[in-house]
Parts: sequence; structure tokens; C-alpha cells
Amino acid sequence: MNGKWSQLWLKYDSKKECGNAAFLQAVTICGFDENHAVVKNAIEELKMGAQGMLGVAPSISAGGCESDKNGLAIVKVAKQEENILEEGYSLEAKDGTLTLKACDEKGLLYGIFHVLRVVSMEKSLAEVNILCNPSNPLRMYNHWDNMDGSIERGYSGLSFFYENNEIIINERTKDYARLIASVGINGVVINNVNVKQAATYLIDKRYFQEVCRLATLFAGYGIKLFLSLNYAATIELGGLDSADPLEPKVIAWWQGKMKEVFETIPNLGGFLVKADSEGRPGPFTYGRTQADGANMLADIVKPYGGIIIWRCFVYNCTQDWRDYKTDRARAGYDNFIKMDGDYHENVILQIKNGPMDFQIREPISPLLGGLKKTNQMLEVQVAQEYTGHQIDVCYLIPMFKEILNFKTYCKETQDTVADVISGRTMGNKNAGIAAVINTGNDLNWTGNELAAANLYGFARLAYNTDLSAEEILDEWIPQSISTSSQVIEKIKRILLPSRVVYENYTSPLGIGWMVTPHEHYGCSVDGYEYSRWGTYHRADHLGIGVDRSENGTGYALQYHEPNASMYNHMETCPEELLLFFHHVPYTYVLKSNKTVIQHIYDSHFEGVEQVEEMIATWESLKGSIEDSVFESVKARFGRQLYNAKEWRDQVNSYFYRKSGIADEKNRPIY
Ligand code: GCV
Repeated sequence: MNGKWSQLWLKYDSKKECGNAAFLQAVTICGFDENHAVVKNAIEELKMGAQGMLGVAPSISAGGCESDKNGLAIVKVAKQEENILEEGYSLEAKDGTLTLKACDEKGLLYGIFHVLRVVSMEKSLAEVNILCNPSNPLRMYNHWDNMDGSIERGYSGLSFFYENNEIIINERTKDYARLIASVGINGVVINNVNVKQAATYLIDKRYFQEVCRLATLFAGYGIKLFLSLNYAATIELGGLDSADPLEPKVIAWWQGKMKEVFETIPNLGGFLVKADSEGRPGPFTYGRTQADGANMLADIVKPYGGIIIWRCFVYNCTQDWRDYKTDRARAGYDNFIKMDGDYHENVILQIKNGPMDFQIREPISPLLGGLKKTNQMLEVQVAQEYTGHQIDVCYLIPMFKEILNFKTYCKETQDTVADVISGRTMGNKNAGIAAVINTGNDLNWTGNELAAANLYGFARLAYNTDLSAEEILDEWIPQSISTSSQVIEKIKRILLPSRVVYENYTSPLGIGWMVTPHEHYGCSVDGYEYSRWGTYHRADHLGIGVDRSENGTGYALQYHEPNASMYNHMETCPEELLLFFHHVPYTYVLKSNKTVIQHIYDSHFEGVEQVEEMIATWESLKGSIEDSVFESVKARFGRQLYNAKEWRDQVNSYFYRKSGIADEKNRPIY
């Protein structure tokens, strides 16, 4: 790693003054302890930002809560006073004073970052009047970083947390904490859910000191550190012959281990567990339920205030699905729904947004809101495993908005996914949202500079699910690339439709996959890695799609009504998911009046044309943005175009040969 890494949206380079300097010259703090680590870091940040952007060196003083001076007045209030909740804040500009109110240090920190954001966007602080409370209690990034420094599904270099099985803590770690705190992230899991090699388990004594240093550093930015856990650590690390969650010796081992861990690392938030999935061990081996496993650990960490986040990505990847009834999509719901209500209060089930695996288009997992008495967290993937490896541009926030807005019908009101995971539906506090994140040690953090919009956007959305995909870009672009309105418009023109563009040139109508096995980049129509029992898409010479209706695998019926009926019937199934739920003839006519086969041809040609348009728009930015950013994104666009053409040609020729139906427009199909 040579050179200095980017500061992304915290560049603090010179900005237009916009009347903002006066607000930052004098800062008074009332009610907060100035020596609290979070307060100190917030003030340090304010000074850095004010100096860098406006050349102002703020004077800081403890003041009366009724400030009569012009400037920034930071005031501690009681919780719920003026509707300010935990980790929330209000900002009000009046008569030359900008008042920031919060009931805790994290609220103060987020408020300061809000102020800096306004300055960075070259907007006027005099016009700020806002109350911000977080939508979700837990807002987490999940890293899939391995101890050897590699990253599972990482597309931006190596890990900045580990090298050669050792933990790295340096200036960049601090910058990372600042960056993620600035957008409201309050929890981070620093190691891959696939926890392998007992000698490198972070719950081993050999790592305690460094994990503790990391936890303290993050705590200074309001972020709780979490670790992924190997469920069979009793065997791998403890030398026992069992990991049965109900066996006393297993419980005793975990009790000893957790005591050791929490006593040395007091700031630890808890653990994330992937069990009984893709070769990971779990309670099923002992004939126990997922609830048995999760509750055992949860009870042990409870006295330390710890929580157990238990993933629902539990499925048998060796299933024989020749009978056309077995369906991986069913697995999450089938494995977890029966124990709804049995999970203890400090267990949260972390559920991937779709029932399969982060495809470009999937229905929402029926477990979200299917569970009515269990803490739930939504897991999305910002790392672009199936969405272009951060080579292809794919702005994911519109997809995340769709997921959050989905009505589950689990209750009469407050029944969207956003409601469920915020705790509004059930009145619970152990809830939230997590993203498998897209960072690495590349100097720009995310490989493709434009992929940082997803890093930023996920977190902002996690804090405020009401923000639109466009509003998020209106914040991210001026802070990260340019405040020029022309540049902002052009980059928005590229990013906003990019998810649909990616969908157009890859897999149509919700069918998913068709991607190179294991690597998950590039087209391979029959390439599903677990498809030795038949192709994933079930295409033959007559039609395509997986029948998940009541006549097929029955998956559609896992939803609450009216969703179940809507998906169950071809006529009411949303067309963008038609092939996920139904097997249809190629000649099936869509609402657009096109047949399915014609839709496949048209969308693939259109997808490539859209990439060409995106590239032309990007080219027009030459000279208006930093050269290095322009060139590096341009190079990736070249690869994206190649990829899009490959997909177009492979998909079109595959289905042309299968169906024998020609393209109505007679375009070349190779
Ligand atoms: C961390 C998919 C990915 C795996 C990942 C797994 C998971 O299968 O391809 O790399 O493993 O999801 O979410 O656990």
C-alpha cells in the first residue's frame, strides 16, 4: 500500500464560505463532559473540518446552556426532551447562533458531522432547522476479512484489519472509524463469518490486547466492536469432543471463554454467528435447533451486556432438487419460523434481504415480518459479489429502498421491512440493519470510486430510512467529487438507473444467477455451483423459470396474505420477479406486450446501449473532476462494457438456441 488513502467524503478541502464561518468561530459546550472520548473526537473533527474547509480555528469553551454568543452552541438535553432520542440530535440556526442539542455523546458526534456535511456541500448553516433521530437501533458494517489479509468477496484490495494473521491498528484504522461514524454506523464486525483456523480465532488470548485496542478506538467514535464466531470453537479451540449446545461441558467452556473475553475487552458488543451453512458447523449436527445454539450463547454473554446476532443463511447446499419440490429459497423460513418466539431477548436473527443470495433482483425474504415475535436484523450486501465486483457501476440504494419499503403484512400497520427492523413493529430494541461491506486497502477504499456511494449511502439510509436514493447522492457527490451542479447531475444520471442497467444485461425477470460459479463475475448461463441436479433456471426448449407456486415448490405460500396469493399466481406476480416464481413458456406475453423471449433479447441489447450512454456521460466529465478519479473510473467502465457485451451475447444466443425463436428485430445474436 503506497501513498495516502482517500478521505472519501471527509476531504475537508477548501469550500465556498456561504456565510458559514461565523457559526464555527466560537463553540460553547454545555452539559457534556469535554473529556469524554466521543466528545473529544467530535471536537477534534470540528476543528479539522472548520480549518480545512473554511480556514477557521474555532475557540472552544464550556458555556452556559443559554448561549448569548454567536456561533455554535452544543447543549445536552434530557432524553426525549424536544423529541430528541438516543443517538439523535437537533440543529437550529437562529439570530447568528446554531444550536446543536443531543441527549448523549453519539448524538453530539452525529450532529457535528451534520454541520460539517452542510459546510462541505456548500449549503448555508443559517438555513438549518432539523431534528434527526436514528431509524434503526443497530447500524452495522460486516467485514468478511480473513486473518491472512484476504477478503471473502472483497474487490478493493486486501484487508486493512489484518496481515499475516496479525491485527493492524494504525492511522488508517482511525480514519476508518471517523468515516463510518460520520454516517452514523454504530457497530462493526471485523472478521469474516466463515471463521476458519482455530489458531487465528479472535477469541483466543493471543489477540485480546489488540482487539481491546481496536474496541477502544471504535468506542471513541460511538462504534461497538463485534466478532464473528466459529460455533464449534469448543472443539477447535477448546479441545472438547462436542459443540452440543445443551451439553454441560460445552456450556461450561463457553462460560469460561466469555468471562475471559468480556473481562479483557469491556467495550465488546457481542458476536455474529454463521452456523449450519456452507460447511460451517452448527447445532443441527447434534439434533438441536438454531434457537438452542443461539440461546445458549446469548445466555452466557447476557451478564456482560452482549448480544448474539445469529444468521438465517442456513441451507443445505448439497440438496437433491430433482424432485422439483426441494428449493433452496424455502430453507431460511423452514429452518427458523417454527421457533418464532423461542429466541432469547439478546438474540437477533440476521436475515439476508432475499431468500437466495444477494442477486440483482430477488423477492424479499419471507422471514422478514414472517417472524412476529423475534428480534430481526436485515442483512444486505454492499460488496458487489453478484452485482459487478465494483468493476461494473451498480448503485444499490434504490434496491435497498425497495427492500425497506416492502409491506410484509405482518400487522395492520407498521408492517414494512423498515418498520420490522427498526423495532417499531414489535417495540423491541435489539434490531437493525447490517451490510456486508465493500472496503479494502485500495487507496480509494472501494476499488471503483463510484462504489463509495454505496458505502456512504447504506449508512445514511440505515440512520434515516426516509432518505431517498437521490437525496443520498445529492449529499455524497458534492462531498466526495465536486460541488458543481453539472457534475452532480451527470453522476446522478449514471448512478440512479445503474442497478436496472446491470439487471438488463445480466439475468432477466428475477431468474438470478447465470453467473460464473464461485467467482460470481461474468456470464455462465448454466453456471450455478450447486446445479449438479439440473440447471438453476430450469430452462428447456419450451420455457424458463422456477415454479415456486403452490403447484411447484410452494415457496410463494411462505408470505403473509395478500403477498402469498400475489406471488402464487402468474397474472398478479410482479413481472420483474416472474421467472423467480413461475415457469413460463418463452411465448408468454408480458404487460409490455412483448413475449418473454423478446424481453430477454431487448433488455440485453438495451443494457449494453445503456452502458455506452453511461460511458459517454462519464467522458463528458473530463476536466471537471480530478484526473485520477476520471481515469480510474473510465478504465473500469471499459471493463464493464466488455462484461455487458459478453452477457448480452451469451444469454441471447443460449436462449435463441434453446427456444429456436428468432429476435423480432433481427439483430445479430452470436
Ligand atoms: C461468507 C455466499 C457467498 C459466500 C458467503 C456466504 C454467506 O454464499 O458466496 O462467500 O460466505 O454467502 O453469506 O455466508
